This record gives sequence, C-alpha cells and structure tokens, in this order.
Amino acid sequence: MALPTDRLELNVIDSHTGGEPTRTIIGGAPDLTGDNIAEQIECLRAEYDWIRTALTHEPRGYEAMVGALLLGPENPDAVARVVYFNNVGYLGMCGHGTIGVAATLSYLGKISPGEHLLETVTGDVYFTLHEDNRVSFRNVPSYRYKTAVPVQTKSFGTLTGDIAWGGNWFYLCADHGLEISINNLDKLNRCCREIRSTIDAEGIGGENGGIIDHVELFGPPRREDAQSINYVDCPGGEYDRSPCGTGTSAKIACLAAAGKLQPGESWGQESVTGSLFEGSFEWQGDKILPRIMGEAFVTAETTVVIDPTDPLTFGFSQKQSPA
Ligand code: PYC
Repeated sequence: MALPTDRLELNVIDSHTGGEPTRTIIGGAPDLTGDNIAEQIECLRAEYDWIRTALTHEPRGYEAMVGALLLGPENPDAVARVVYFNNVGYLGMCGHGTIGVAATLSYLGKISPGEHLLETVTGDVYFTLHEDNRVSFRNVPSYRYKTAVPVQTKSFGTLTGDIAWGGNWFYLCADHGLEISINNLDKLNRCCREIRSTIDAEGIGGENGGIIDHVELFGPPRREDAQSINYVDCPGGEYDRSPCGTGTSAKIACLAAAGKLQPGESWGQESVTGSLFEGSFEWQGDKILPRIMGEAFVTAETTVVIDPTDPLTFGFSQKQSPA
C-alpha cells in the first residue's frame, strides 16, 4: 500500500443509528479497480486501507465509528453499492449502517420515501425510507447454523449459545449471568473477549469456515416495547451502541428456527444504550428474510483533511486486529 504524499480531502456525512455511528464517504475517495464488489473491497484493502484507518481511528475518528464507502452500482436500479468497514477491517453487511446510509442519502436529497436497492458484498438489500424518516430494510437470507454450542470461559464458566448468520457470523448467548447495562460495560466486554478467544482457539466457526467475529449477549429488556436487550461485541472490540441490524437478524433466525417467533410477528430488540430496532421475518426455504426497522439522524457534514505532514494523519489504534 502506497500512502498518499499530497494533501487530500474526504467528504463525509456522519450519522447515528440508535447511538451507533456511521461515517458515509460521499466524495474524495479514489476510484477502485475490480469487476465486482469483492474485487473492489480487495483493492480498497490492498491500496487504500489508510482511508479506513484515518476515518475510524483517532484523531480524525474514533474506534466505534463504522465507515460506509458509496460506489456506483452495477444494477442501474440500485441507488448505490456500499462497502462497510470499521476500526479493524471490512464488514460483510451492516444493518445500522444501512439505516445510516439511507438517512444520509435522504439528507442529501438523493432519495425520496419509498423502496430502494443497495448492493452489498453479502447480497442485495432493499430498504424503505418511510415518511416519518424511519428506515426499514430487508436483510440478506439469515439462518441458525448450530444450537447450544458450549464455550468455556475463564471467568464466566461454561456458556452455551447458538451460531447464526445475519449478514455477519454471531455467537448468541443468554446464560452469561451478567446484567446488560451501560453501567456494566467492562464485564460485558470481558465476557465477550473470553468467548471470542475460546472460539478462535478451538476453531469454532460458521458454515464453510465462516469466522464468528460478533458475540451477542442477551437479557431481559427494560423497555416495555422490547422483548429482549442485547450487548453486541463487534470485531474491533467495540460494542454496538444500537441493537445491531445483522445481530437482530441472527437473533430472529434463532427464534424462528426454535418456533418461538412466527412469520410477521414483531420482535423488539433493545440495545445496551436503550435504543430499539423492530424486527420481523418471512421464510425463504429453510432460511429467513429478516425485516429490521430503526431510525438514524445526521450529526455532521465534515471535510476530513488527510495531511501527509501530520504523523498521525492515518490514525492510531488501541485495538488488536482479529485473527
Ligand atoms: O448493525 O449490523 C449492524 C452492525 C454490525 C456491526 C456494527 N453494526
């Protein structure tokens, strides 16, 4: 990777979805080579990874930030192709990011209420911008892969959880015994770190060797309109401030597989910060098509200056990259 030697500007719109930030790049990014989105992501990773680090690390960003790079779509009916990234790498799908991108496109006057198509590396995602500015999206096919998988931890004993796909791979656990609360972040984080380290050490994975890079802990909700509260540990060691769109999809896939949620029935998923996603599903063969609804608000329009004379222009990280 060659770092830029000239001063550059990246135009971004920041938003938050239920507290979780999305930084959408709307200008200044270089053209990516590649015949498809997977090749374009490879080009971004190999040639321009400094864009990711500059935008999601201090001092120009912070590590909870999820980035979204908008590219021209292949399908003329799609509003954009989107690549999601975070403080340690590139994400398959991102639910809160999809809601954030929709709010950003609406803020820019590029879309009106109605249904729109986004291309992601995990497949096509249709989202609906509602009249009240809320956004729902139909996620990629999701499914429970394994049930009641035991994982030993040093501090929390042997836990059990399901493994499910919701656009990313999740280990979903409810028997951790911890309070899911913003006042308990250190223990929640430690529990997820220990689960991740056993999963990595024992080679526990998703289908076809898929890497489980998200851990989701559940508990009884505080909100009356929710059925569950979650704490979601993301690949870079940050927690999702929102209920996590792909995590809620994975949860709904597990509920559907267990016969605990019926098609069309609503599931209120509260986040550790108290925000809410509403989810439901329909069957597609033996998988589900989840529909997730949430809201996002634009927080800033920013020109990020990449100044090669600044020794910290490409950011510094306090987190370790996942395996
Ligand atoms: O909402 O799917 C999501 C997500 C993944 C990582 C952070 N948010």
